[in-house]
Amino acid sequence: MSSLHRQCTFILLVASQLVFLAYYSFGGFQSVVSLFSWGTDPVWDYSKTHDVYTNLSLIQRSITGGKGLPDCPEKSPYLVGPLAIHFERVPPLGTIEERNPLVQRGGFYAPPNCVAQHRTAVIIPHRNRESHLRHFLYYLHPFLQRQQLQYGLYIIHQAGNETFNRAKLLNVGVKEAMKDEDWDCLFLHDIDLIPENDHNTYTCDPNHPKHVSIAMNKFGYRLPYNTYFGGVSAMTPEQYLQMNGFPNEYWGWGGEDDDIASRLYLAGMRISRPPLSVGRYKMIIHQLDKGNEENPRRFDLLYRTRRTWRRDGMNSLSYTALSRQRLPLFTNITADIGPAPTERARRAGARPSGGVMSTSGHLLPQAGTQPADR
Ligand code: UD2
Ligand code: MN
Repeated sequence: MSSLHRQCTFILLVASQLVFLAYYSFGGFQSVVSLFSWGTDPVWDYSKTHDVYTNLSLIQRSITGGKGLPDCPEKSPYLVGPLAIHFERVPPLGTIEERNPLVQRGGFYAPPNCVAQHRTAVIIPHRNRESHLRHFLYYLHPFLQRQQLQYGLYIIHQAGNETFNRAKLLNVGVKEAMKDEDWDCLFLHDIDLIPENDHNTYTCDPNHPKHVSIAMNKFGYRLPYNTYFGGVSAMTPEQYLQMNGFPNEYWGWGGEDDDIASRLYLAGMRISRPPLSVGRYKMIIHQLDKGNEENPRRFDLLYRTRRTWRRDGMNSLSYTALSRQRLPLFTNITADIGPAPTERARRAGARPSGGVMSTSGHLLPQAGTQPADR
């Protein structure tokens, strides 16, 4: 063998050993893949977290006011990345108010030193989750302010104790929020999910509905299945209407998220997603709520989505807004969305008391409460 050959073989041997060493020291195949896909899926170190109120005083001090504010930049200079999130202590509402002095009554905010480029309404279905609500407000307000958005928080409270209906409450929320403001993005948000990285901007993808909570502690920070659409999603009002909103007929737990995923495909759209390392969320551990038992009809309903989505949704939505309260940290809308069909059938036998039946079979409130708004 010539000396040149020997040198080449030696270099090759050393190089392959180095590659092998690098492969293992970076953590095997997964990490090597992530090195190549770095451009689309940035690697964040979640062991180094920041307080969710970081930079907020900077924003508060930067108030310029008046006319002639510049546009907010494409990327907010206040973002910090991974956030420290803990649920051991439930923060009091007074403390949350004090820490968010720029939030207006009703839970509205606009940056004080620039003109926001995005207007986002966050819509949250709710009943009987008061401690989750407080965690949510504590974390979401500073998170959104750091993103330099104009935003509003809407809690859509289901009146009464009958079976819960998440998707219908979200339809109610969209309808009510659009009365306030020309929002350009709707965030449909579980109350128990807290975003872990403020680079997960609460803005919409103009081309497709976005599924945002793609990596949750609950599922080991992986997408549980390809068409999964539960938790947090975002769409423009146009995208929402193109799929006729969400289904109204899923009473109780489950199925409605898969229905929503189906109808967006049926309406000719696809699911858009943020990078896996950014769409991270912590879910507050909880049991299944009373009044939100598993929906035994969900598979049957899902089977029929293809035939029903055009007639069941925003165009068939019927409810009564019982109250609209502009509270210091959010707008609360309490809605009577009617009873589930099983409840409806049970009631059909008995004479309703304390109200009258609406055309859709809902129990309307007696005189003295807010008029029906439909
Ligand atoms: C999953 C999905 C959720 C939805 C649900 C099935 C995740 C992270 N989320 O949530 O989006 O598809 O399955 O219906 O996978 N709620 C109340 N009070 C109640 C019941 C529900 O406020 O009594 C609200 C609240 O905003 C809650 C949401 O409805 O976060 C979803 O209910 P869940 O948290 O009990 O269901 P979960 O965690 O299995
Ligand atoms: Mn949950």
